[in-house]
Amino acid sequence: MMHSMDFHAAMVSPQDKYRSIAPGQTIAFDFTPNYPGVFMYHCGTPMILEHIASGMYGVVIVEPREGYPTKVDREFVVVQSEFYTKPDPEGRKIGGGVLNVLDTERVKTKAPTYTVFNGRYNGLVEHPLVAKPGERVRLFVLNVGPSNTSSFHVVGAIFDRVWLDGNPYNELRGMQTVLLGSSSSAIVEFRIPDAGKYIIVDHHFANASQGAVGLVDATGGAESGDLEHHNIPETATPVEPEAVKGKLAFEGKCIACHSVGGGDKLGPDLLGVTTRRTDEWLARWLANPAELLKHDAEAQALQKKFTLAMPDQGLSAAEINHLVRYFHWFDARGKAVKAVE
Ligand code: HEC
Ligand SMILES: [Cu+2]
Repeated sequence: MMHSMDFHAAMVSPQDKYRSIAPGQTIAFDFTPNYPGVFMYHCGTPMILEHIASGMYGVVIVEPREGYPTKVDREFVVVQSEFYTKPDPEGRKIGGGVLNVLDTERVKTKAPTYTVFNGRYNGLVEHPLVAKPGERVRLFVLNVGPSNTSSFHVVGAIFDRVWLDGNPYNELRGMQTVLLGSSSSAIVEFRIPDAGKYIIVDHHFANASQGAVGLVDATGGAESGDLEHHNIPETATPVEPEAVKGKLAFEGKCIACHSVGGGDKLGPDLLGVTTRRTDEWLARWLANPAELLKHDAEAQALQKKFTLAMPDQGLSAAEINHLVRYFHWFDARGKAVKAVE
């Protein structure tokens, strides 16, 4: 069966990038996530409805370049979706139990057998999201659908910030529920007022009764210490398009051996490289390090410090130009650049 990948975070020609490919084939493409948000991706091959109802989807979170305007203690991703099942008419079994298959009649009439958070019936009740009283919680909520609406609510909490589609420009305050159509999302934030269990539901209770329930457990089980959070600004990015391409090339090809302001790795820390080398020298080095090492005293001195000789990176003239533009950008900032981890 053919499949494809449709990224809502991208702005690209769907006929090209989201084309269907056959089993055994691969596809690769780039896009620039121009908008912050909580975006769905999914298989876009007809019958799209059936492919999505079979679980072919996920979520991409694009953080704002400067980070979120608020600080939180906990972050969780909650994806709501529907499953439309019937026992296999051929009577096949799985793990000793009944095998369920897609019920295409139910799919067409929007009558799911299960509506769930994070892929499991009552999954977030069995494995609650854990927090502590007084903490601020940020939920990245996506309603996949494929066909029904979610009336997302947390019992006992009020969302003091809601960013529709996950973009802080789309701010609402003091919301009890957030209405999410298929492929709609929101970032919701709230403070846990007291110790207790806060029930997460789709307030369309018929949907909740099909499994779209969960808990934020703030009764004491939460760990302290270093929590993962994203209040820090996102990786700094240049504005000039050529430098942006240079940054991408650098992160793809160079960070195994180089940092920018993070100290020497297998190769030297490149912060300040445009002050110690001319553009011409850099271009010659990047085009052919071995060649320069033969004649150039500076290159030879550098090589003495590092046991490894930098392998030829097979860079085109355009890529070299992009990389040098990127070096100039970070040297103009004069600060370390946190590379992707
Ligand atoms: C396998 C490790 C490795 C990779 C990958 C690598 N380098 Fe290097 N690079 C080195 C080493 C080691 C040196 C020091 C010179 C030497 O020993 O050859 C160096 C030196 C340099 C220098 C000179 C630094 C200075 O202080 O003058 C620049 C510029 C540079 N590399 C850029 C890049 C870029 C851009 C990429 C990616 C396209 C890259 N390197 C990929 C190992 C690497
Ligand atoms: Cu598919």
